This record gives sequence, structure tokens and C-alpha cells, in this order.
Amino acid sequence: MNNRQIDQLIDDFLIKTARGKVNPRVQQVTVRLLGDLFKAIEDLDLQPNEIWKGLEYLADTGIAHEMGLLAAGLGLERFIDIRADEADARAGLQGGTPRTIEGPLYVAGAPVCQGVARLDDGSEDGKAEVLMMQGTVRDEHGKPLPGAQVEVWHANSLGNYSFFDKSQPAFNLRRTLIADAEGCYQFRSTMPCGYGCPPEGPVQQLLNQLGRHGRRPAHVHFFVSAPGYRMLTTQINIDGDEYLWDDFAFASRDGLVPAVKKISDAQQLKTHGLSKPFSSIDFDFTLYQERSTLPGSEVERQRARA
Ligand code: MBD
Ligand code: FE
Repeated sequence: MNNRQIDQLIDDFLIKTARGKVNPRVQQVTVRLLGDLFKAIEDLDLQPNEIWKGLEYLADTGIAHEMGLLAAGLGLERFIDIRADEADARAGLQGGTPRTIEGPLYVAGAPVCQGVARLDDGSEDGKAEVLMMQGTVRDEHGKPLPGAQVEVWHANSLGNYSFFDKSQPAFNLRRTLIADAEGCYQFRSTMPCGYGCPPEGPVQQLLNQLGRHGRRPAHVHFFVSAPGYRMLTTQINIDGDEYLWDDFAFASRDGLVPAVKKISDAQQLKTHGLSKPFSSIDFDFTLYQERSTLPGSEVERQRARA
């Protein structure tokens, strides 16, 4: 079939068959995507086996709870960010902390802590390096934002996230920090290790067929928000990681790779009650004021809640 015939067929199938109330947006999107699919089937001469394989692949990926991972690994989540960056630029926003993808491993409901927190449960004491991270949440003009909310989550030294990894206690390496009167937050945790897709899972199977790896550099995730300001979804990467600029989810960005200071000074170790050198990261967040000209900054998606 040619494209005109396909468009006619889609019209016959999806438009002319409507009897009840139509959701125009859903209709528009369905017509477009199905039309594009039919045209791709024609162009690529996709065979029935391949078409069924594709549908089964998506179903299997859903059953394996890997649809979010698929969106990350195919760059769909990064593409959404690129478009949001473009919208921000058109609205004149500049100078804020760069956004980068949420990823599929956030869990809502983490314990709330005032200003300071320890994220790890101590089970990796002696195994994982201690990581201290601290900074200030500010507005575009550099004014601190007292009471700003800093949600943080990251992997353990095996690259695993609590909740999804049932060997960790609930909310290990996850907290909601409330910035103090100076807009400062501070936490003690353990140095994360990079994530790798489940080797037998559907996403890694596809990546294998594409000759790609499924690895991420070590990173720490954040949702940063304050009333009247645009919510920031971002991550910092750990400098020196071999996958720093080779992330399968394309989330590394200039401005999100802070210096990691190695602290071995005896006085500092004593202050923190530590016997071994630790790493320290200073990182400030800059939020944009809410703008009525921009779409909302909070993204609706199904998230785990514990
Ligand atoms: C992660 O930890 C992550 O952040 C992303 C984006 C994908 C898979 C695992
Ligand atoms: Fe992650």
C-alpha cells in the first residue's frame, strides 16, 4: 500500500468507526502513531513473525517492569528532557541547575529529615567509602531558599536500589531533606556504584541486539522543589567513573559532575567520627521561579510508593 492508501485505511478503522464520545487528543495520537507504524511495516516489509515479536517484546518488558528502563535506554527519557530544555530556553530561562532524567527507580514516601541526614543503614560500613554531600538551594538571583525540599536517592556499592533490591531495608539510601534556615542541606551516605541493566532482562536483550551496553556511571538522583519554584529533576555523576560520558541512558551533562574531594585530614575525620578517608561533594542547586508561560514542571508518571 502507499501512504495515501494507509491514511485512508486508518481513517476507515479509527475515525469512521467512532460512535460514542471521542477524546480528540487520544484519537489524534492514535491515528498518527498507528499510521506511522503501518507505513514503517510497509517500508521495511515487516513480516508477521517480526510484528508479533515486537508486540510480545513490549508485553514482556511490561511484565518484567522494565518499561521505564526501556524509555531510559532508548533515549526517549533524554529526548523529553531535550524538549523541556528547548521550551525553557524559549521562555528565557537560563542559569539554573541543568535537569536530567528521573529514571525508573524513584520511590515516593522516603523519611523526611530536617537539614541533615544519614542515608545509609550502616550495613556497608568498612565496605563502601563514606560520601558526604552538602550545599545550598538558591533561586536564580542567588538567594537561598530556606525549607526547600531535596529528595535524594541512589544505589549502594553494588549498583542496587532499595525497594527494587529486597535485600536492603526500606528507604535505604533514600531521604527527603528539608533545607535549613540558610537553604542548606547536608547528608552522609555511601559512595554509589554504577548501575547495570538486569543481564537477562528484556532491555538488556534489546541492547545486545543493538551492540550496546546497559551501564550507567555512578550517580545520585535529586528532586528539588520549593513553593513558587519550578521542580528540578536532576542527578550528579561521580567524576572519574569509566562510564561518565558513556551512559546508556544519556543522562550525563556538563554542570552535573562536581569535584569529589578526598578528605583524609585527621581533624576532619575526628569531627565526623570516621577512621578512614572519605569523599566529599559540594553542590548547590539553583531553581527557577514558576512561570505561567511554561508547562508545569512536575511530571506525572506512575511511581513506586513504600
Ligand atoms: C538507574 O539507576 C537510572 O538512574 C536510570 C536512568 C536507568 C536505570 C537505572
Ligand atoms: Fe539511578
